[in-house]
Amino acid sequence: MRRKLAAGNWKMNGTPEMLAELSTLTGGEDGPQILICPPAPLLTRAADVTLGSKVEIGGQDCHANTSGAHTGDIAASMLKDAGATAVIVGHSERRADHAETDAHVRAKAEAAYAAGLTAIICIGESEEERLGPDCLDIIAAQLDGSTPDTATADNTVIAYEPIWAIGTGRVPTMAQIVETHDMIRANLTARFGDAGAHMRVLYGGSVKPTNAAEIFQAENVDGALVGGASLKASDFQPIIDAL
Ligand code: G2H
Repeated sequence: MRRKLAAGNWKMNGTPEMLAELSTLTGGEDGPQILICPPAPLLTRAADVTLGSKVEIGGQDCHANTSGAHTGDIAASMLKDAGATAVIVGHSERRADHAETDAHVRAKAEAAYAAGLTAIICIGESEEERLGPDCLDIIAAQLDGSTPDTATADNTVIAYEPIWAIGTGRVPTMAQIVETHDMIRANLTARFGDAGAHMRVLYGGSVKPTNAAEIFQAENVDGALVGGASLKASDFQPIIDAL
């Protein structure tokens, strides 16, 4: 049994005022895990606001090293100290804007493990790759290259996010979502055995209250990584409720 997860990625959005809504998010007694990843300067305030609530907080990125001369970067242990339980690594916006490779992402995930954080490892294809013949092989190679050998069902969540679906309002067909998530599950199980069978795999890319329930019907979709629709509780709560 894999616990469902609704993870919100605020990206470079958010104000202190917006944090007040976080404590209102709820998943019921045995409901899904709820995680919000605000920009780093808001983490400590977010931790205060969510104290005693169902909502956990996470970072959007971390450095692979524990400390040192890396201006502007954040160590995984610093996120942990700020109250985070998880960190997103390898989001396609980081891969594109900061030239992050699978090797960088794998190293960041290892740094997250060392700090006691869950790594949410993002993978996903471009539109050109989706239209080509090798799409699933490309995603499988990203999965393999970005996921450390020490990944377990507790320290790792995979987020499949087709780049062309991010912030565009476009989503893959259900057949494409099912096929891709089934492939990811098969690869995780082949590599990690029982741990791979229990590792959660999220879908991300234009998840909205209007499409969440259908996407969550897929057997190997264990939740969502949500961007735009996580910024307001009135959008995010219905997505949580659909899990
Ligand atoms: C994909 C997602 C959040 P959005 O990046 O990770 O963003 O839901 O806005 O497409």
